[in-house]
Amino acid sequence: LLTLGLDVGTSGLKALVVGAEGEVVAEATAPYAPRSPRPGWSEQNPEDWWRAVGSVCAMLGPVVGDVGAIGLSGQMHGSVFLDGAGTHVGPAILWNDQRTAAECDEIERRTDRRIRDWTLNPPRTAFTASKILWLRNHEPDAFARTRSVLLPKDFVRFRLSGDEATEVTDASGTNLLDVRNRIWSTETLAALEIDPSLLPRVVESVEVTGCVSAGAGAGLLRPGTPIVGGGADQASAAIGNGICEPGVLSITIGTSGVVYAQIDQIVVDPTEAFHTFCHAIPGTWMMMASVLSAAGSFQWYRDTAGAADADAAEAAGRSGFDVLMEGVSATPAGSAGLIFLPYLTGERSPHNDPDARGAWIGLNRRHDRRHLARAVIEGVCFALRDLVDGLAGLGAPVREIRVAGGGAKSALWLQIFASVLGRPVRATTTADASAYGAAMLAAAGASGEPIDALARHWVRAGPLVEPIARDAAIYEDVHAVYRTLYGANRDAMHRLSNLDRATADEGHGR
Ligand code: XUL
Repeated sequence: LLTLGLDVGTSGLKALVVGAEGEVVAEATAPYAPRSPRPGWSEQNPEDWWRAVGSVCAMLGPVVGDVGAIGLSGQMHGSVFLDGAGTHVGPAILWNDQRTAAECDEIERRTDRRIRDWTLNPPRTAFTASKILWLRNHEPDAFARTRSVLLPKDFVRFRLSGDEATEVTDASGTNLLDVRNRIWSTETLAALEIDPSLLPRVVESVEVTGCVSAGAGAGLLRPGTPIVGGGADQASAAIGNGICEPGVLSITIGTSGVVYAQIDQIVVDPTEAFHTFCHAIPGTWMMMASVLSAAGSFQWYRDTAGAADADAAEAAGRSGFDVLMEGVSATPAGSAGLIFLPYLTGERSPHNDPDARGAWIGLNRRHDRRHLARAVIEGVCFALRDLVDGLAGLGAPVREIRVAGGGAKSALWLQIFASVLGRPVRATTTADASAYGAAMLAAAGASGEPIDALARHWVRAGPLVEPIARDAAIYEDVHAVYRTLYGANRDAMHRLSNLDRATADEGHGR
């Protein structure tokens, strides 16, 4: 049986065709980008995703016609608002959009803070519920035309099969799911006055939701091919990393960075840094915390300060990323006294602050672009370390750390990460763990084989990357400084982001 995993990411759509032994038979990626029309906003046109599905199917070629089951994975929390004809009424508001702080307050008020009892999670600007309220508050006409609200991967499902469905892992990130019982929370919907008919039905990740309809799938996917629920990209990445038991952590370094642990009994983080969501294995849950700009920070660096170097490398036929990483490798651990704060799109965990802002701190005349680049990578690793420490502080066992995402494709990044954590890490065989996990969920759904058995069969962990003792000692000290910088600069960050908004508002009025 060949299975197809499709991951509707933030920077592109990734497709993997996987064979019965877990081998990747074909892969394709179609890039696209989020738009930020105003400070703190992040949007995408759902048609970009659908066009990308057509592109990857075409790139994969005839093998797509042999696919026997499809699994979907995607960026979490984003809201696709559809009218009665299935057309979106405006752009999708994405997970890293920060416009909904007032709606989060509204949710606290309307639920009298009991949303924590009902959904196990507090409101967050990321989560879908605040986005629904934002549309109702700010674009009442568009809201009045809205007949369904779908998550990004479920919009692709809708286009492929005509079914309006989601599954428990992605539904957890809406802030509307009763995570304990794995059904929509009637209390929450009532308190927020959200009509339950706006929401799709919810299944488990391995359940089949429907089949490819005739005419969908760019004429390449076979009509009638079953589509399983799949999972949120983080849940799918955890499956792709073989996370089927507590104690083995999955960390993704994608646009965002996520620390993810399976739990067999519900735990709620009193500090609210970790979310408690359903895991893709029925009867299990997960704790997850997210930094908003991980590889996204390095992508920003590549496109701005590093653009001249990267563009020159690419013009000469080399990878811009590789050339930037060569500069990183030529600079010392600790970036000669330079620290980067990766709060380019505000921060979720642990600060939960939409108005947090990034910085390089410690600049001196000896620094050049290579130090700037290294500090970016180290800053992202420090942010992730705060989350790993937080999880350990909740008493969660941490026996092994598996890393996926763009950052895991770089041996140097993995090495720096191991040294920052002061413990070994390993990548799994596919860095595209979300698409791979989605293919695994499809295989499990189609064959009935339990996920953990499939994971033992399919998932191959790469070699252990050990910390370098000398670097780890330096990072201990630098991280101690890093930890003080958010609090010390919070006020300045807020004033600057207010100024930025005010200036942008003026520009908007002109
Ligand atoms: C998780 C989150 C992000 C997106 C990125 O809560 O917001 O990791 O899933 O794709």
